[in-house]
Order: sequence, then structure tokens, then C-alpha cells
Amino acid sequence: MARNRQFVNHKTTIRHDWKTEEVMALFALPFSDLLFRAQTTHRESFPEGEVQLSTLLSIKTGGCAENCSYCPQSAHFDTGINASKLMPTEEILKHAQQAKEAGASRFCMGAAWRSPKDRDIPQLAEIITGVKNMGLETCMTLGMLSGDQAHALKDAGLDYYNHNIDTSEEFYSEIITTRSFKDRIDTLENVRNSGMKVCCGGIVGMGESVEDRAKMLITLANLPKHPESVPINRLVKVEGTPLEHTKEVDIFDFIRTIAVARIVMPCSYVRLSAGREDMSEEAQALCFMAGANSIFYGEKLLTTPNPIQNRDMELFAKLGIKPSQSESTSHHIEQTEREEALA
Ligand code: SAM
Ligand code: DTB
Ligand code: SF4
Repeated sequence: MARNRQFVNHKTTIRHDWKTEEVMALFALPFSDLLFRAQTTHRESFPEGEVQLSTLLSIKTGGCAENCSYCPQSAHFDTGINASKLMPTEEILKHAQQAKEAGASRFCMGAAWRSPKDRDIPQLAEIITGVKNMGLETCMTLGMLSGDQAHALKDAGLDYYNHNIDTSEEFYSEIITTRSFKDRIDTLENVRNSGMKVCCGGIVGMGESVEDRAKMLITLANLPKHPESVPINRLVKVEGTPLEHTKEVDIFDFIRTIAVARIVMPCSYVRLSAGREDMSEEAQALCFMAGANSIFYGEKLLTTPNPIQNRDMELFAKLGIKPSQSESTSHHIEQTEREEALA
């Protein structure tokens, strides 16, 4: 057995040594073969027909110093979004309560920051405590974090930190120039070292090649530990952003990316993330068959629309899908622990 392979159960191998050719070969499989393989992998690690629900809230909107070409919240582009300050804690907790009542298991809070200021940490800690007290898992995405900031958020009780690599290292500079790919990896390392769970994925449909998608997934899968959550976003083309007129990604290529993410990170939650608002029910069903087992749930992402809750519940009923409890209560975590024990 290769040293960097660990068997987590009789069937599932967690690998951190994926090569470009291998992953490109997965992308090149006939669609049905790829989906069959992804679904088979999925069933080795997860119960059938369960999808985890995370609700998003933008707690600090717009006016961001970064120039991410896809993002409506960058101060570099005129998208009609006004910059606002960090939302008062009470208002955030009201949104969290609504998310809980609607059936979400995790509440994800996003801030349009390059990185948080140390002076923001006490209020962020208060928010984390309030949301956790409702029995929700907590996630934040606040930009780059220093090691000390990551520890402070962990100490406050934050369960997950979302920080996406967005695309391949090679394509990254076409999309963002105000911070580097390495900056992103450094933050992920700080988050991992703090003991928080990592939520990290990217965007499909920014004009990247299939090889860029393969390399993005390889970067994630070859991290020392797979991110517990892997959001796969389909670009939401927002007026005023440089990517507004990007050619639409073929839906089967999007689904292929979900399937390959499932195969290379067999025990991670793969989230069918932004881009569901105008996605057909059939395409979403194929994403679930390809191994997606988490969604953003609620009528808004950060600033753009998402399907209303009833629509998602109707689709789940048609497909026989049930919302899963928090990730921490699923048997996937036992596997993660086993992985750690074997490491
Ligand atoms: N400012 C923080 C950061 O960039 O890390 C947190 C918020 S940022 C909006 C979180 C992620 O949302 C981005 O990394 C990107 O992957 C995703 N995102 C933003 N705008 C998007 C869009 N128009 N379509 C799809 N995904 C998008
Ligand atoms: C992620 O991967 N996607 C979410 C969340 N993490 C923070 C954000 C999607 C944002 C889509 C554009 C918007 O609504 O502003
Ligand atoms: Fe700022 Fe995050 Fe948007 Fe980039 S993705 S412009 S860092 S809010």
C-alpha cells in the first residue's frame, strides 16, 4: 500500500496523490460511466438519499477591496451593490432562527472583506455563540485569516471556515490579482491548524478549461486532509462584473465536475452551491446522482437569488431525498476519525 493511501473502510480509499492524467481520464469517461462510478463511491461512504442544508447570510455586504472578477461585492466593479457595515448581532440571530425553523442544519455567514480586522473578532465571537446556542452548526467566510485569527474563531466555537481556491493555480491570476493562490492555501492551512473544519471549493463556468477544473479538484484532494465540505459553484453572471458575458458552461460539464469531486474526495460533503436558481430540476437530480449531498437552502445566497425553500422541498419530495442532520452526526465522521487513527 502506498504510504499516502489510507483505507477508511473495506471499500473506500482516501488518496492524496491524484495526478492530472488520472483526473482528466475521469472527466473523459462517458457520462453514464462517470455517474455510475461517482454514485457507487458515494454509497460506500454516505447513506442514500440524504442532503445536508446550509443557509447563507451576508453579514457584511459590498465594498470589498479584492477584485475577484466573478464577485458582485467587489468595490472594483459597478454592480449596484452599496457597501454596508457588519450587521448587528441581533439581526443576524433573527435570520439564523428563521433558517433553523425552515430546516437548515448549518448557518453560513459571509463578509465582503479581504480579511477581518482584529477589532471585529469580539462581535464575531458573540454571533458564533448566539447561532450555536440555537443548535445550528456555524460557518463563516470572512476572507484571509492569520493563524491567531483562526484560533480566536475556533475558540469562539466556530465549526467551519469557508475559503475557496475558486479555480486552478494556473487560471487563478486571470480571475483575481489582488491576492495570490498561495495566500488562499496559507489561510486554509491556518484554518486546518486551528482545528476548525474546512469548507473549500470553487467555481465552474468562468472560462476555465477542463484541465483547470481537474487541477482545482486535485489541489483540494491532495491537501494533507480533504476539506470536510466542498462547495462547487456554477458562476452566477452578475451585471457589471468582468465575467458578466462569459460563455455558459455546458450543464453536463458542470455535473461532471461534481462527479469527479465525489470520486476524488469520497468522504467529503460535496455541495451543489451557487447557480441553482436557473438550473432545471432534472439537472439538479443528476447532480445528486453524481454525489452532491449538500445545498445552499434559502431564497438568497449572499446577494443573488437561490430557489425558495418550498421549491427545494418539492424537488426533494419528488426525488425521495431527505434533509440530513448535521454532518457531525453522520457516519461520515466516524470514517474521518478512522482516517485520523490510521494516519
Ligand atoms: N470575501 C470572502 C472570500 O472571498 O473568501 C468571503 C465571501 S466570497 C463571496 C465566497 C465565495 O463565493 C467566493 O470564493 C466564490 O467562490 C463564491 N462566489 C462569489 N461570487 C460568486 C458568483 N458570482 N458565482 C459563483 N460563486 C461566487
Ligand atoms: C460558496 O462557495 N458559495 C457561497 C458561499 N461559499 C459563501 C457564495 C455564493 C455567492 C454567489 C453570489 C452572491 O450571491 O453574491
Ligand atoms: Fe471580496 Fe470575497 Fe467578493 Fe472576492 S469573493 S471580491 S474577497 S467578497
